[in-house]
Amino acid sequence: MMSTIVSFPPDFVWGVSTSAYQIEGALQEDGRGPSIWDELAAIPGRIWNGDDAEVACDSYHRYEEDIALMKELGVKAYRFSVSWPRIYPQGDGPINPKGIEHYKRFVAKLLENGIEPFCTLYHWELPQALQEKGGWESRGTIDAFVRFAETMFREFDGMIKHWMTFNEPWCIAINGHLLGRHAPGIRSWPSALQVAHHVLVAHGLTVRKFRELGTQGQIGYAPDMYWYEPFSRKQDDVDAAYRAFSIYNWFVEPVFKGTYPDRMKAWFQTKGAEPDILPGDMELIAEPIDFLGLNFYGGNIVRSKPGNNYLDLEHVDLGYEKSDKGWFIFPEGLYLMLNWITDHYGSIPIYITENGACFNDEVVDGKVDDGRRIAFLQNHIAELGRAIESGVNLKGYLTWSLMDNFEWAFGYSCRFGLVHVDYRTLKRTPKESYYWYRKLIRKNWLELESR
Ligand code: GBH
Repeated sequence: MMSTIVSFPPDFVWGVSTSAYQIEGALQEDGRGPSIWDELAAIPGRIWNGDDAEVACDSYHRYEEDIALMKELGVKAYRFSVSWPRIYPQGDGPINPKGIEHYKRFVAKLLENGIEPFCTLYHWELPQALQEKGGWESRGTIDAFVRFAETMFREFDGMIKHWMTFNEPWCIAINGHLLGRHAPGIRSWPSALQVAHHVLVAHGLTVRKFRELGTQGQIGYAPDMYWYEPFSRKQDDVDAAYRAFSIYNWFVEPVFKGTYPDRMKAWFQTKGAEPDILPGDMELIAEPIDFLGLNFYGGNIVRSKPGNNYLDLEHVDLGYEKSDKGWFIFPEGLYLMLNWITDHYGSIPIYITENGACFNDEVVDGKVDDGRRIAFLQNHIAELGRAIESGVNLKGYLTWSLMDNFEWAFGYSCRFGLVHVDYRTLKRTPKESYYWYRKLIRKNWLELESR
């Protein structure tokens, strides 16, 4: 038996991630306005089991307990999001001071406990009032978003030093406006592409605003990316893998290069979709960022299948291990992706801002034995070691998620947390993976056993 040690730089940032809507609950409290997700959850059949986020993990009230759990875990950073409709209940109307006060108390508590706040401005909570004016299809939403961002920069300057504009623009555009699985539940190619473009413009304008204001700290965003391999070397399969990869990269290439990939543009045209792009938009989108937040969940082997899904392809199941949601677990994809980003866009500082898996964890005699999550974490973290050795400018790893939470259209049916949440009693129970991660953070190195 041999063992390998993977060690991490002393300033490597270990952390955990969540988002407001998934954990806070208290949707009617302190003047919060409705969001597009409240609207979607009210439509029967849109969320698994009729679940909603009214209570979720009740973190709006229990954040001190959550922070204590993080402190005990030893994380240096916590990635959370701010609920836009708590700050601007109508999106572009008057500000709600109670919303600001809530996040001030919360961020102060994090800082008091030595935990660095990583704040996402948009983790999918569009105020419903803005949706009624066209949502992300309308440029008015861009202006409203930048105003919200400016308020946050001014109010939290010096407290929050790591900002992300958008979480997963792919999900916003494709899940929300093409597949209709996420709010606002639209199904249209032209809508999806227009939204994609507007979200990116809003990102660029926000970065510009951040610089203009001279806000302290760093700004980036958090796209999700997946690694795809063609099933065979047949040209059709290679093209299918290209499409699968490029649809995510549609949200990355313009940020770094100021252009959309030509081959994808042509393919979108075959779907009748071409976004309106105003002069100056592409320069805005390419406004330089300080770091990339990468959300990585896996990848797939794909082959061409015209008409099968929105990409005219199918996933091939070669029997590899999957999480309980059926997603293919592919740790090496993380290494490949980090190198791919570095090769194409240079040595940008990268944080893994999400990486995790859902398993059907249960509490048995006060314990949650989630060995499969430990294996998932260990295998992915081992790939980080290879990436660092390859020269990737990797700064940190923030796992998804601190605790089980409201998994969007899947409701409470998937558990991603290091901490188990009993949704009846709201009791938090650290899982075995929590103790494993705590040990890793303390040591700052990982020992891999191999035969
Ligand atoms: C993230 O979304 C979200 O940011 C976060 O809020 C959420 O809780 C978390 O991940 C867990 O889902 O069919 O094998 O091709 C990730 C969304 C999940 C969308 C994987 C695409 C494709 C899997 N992505 N999915 S597969």
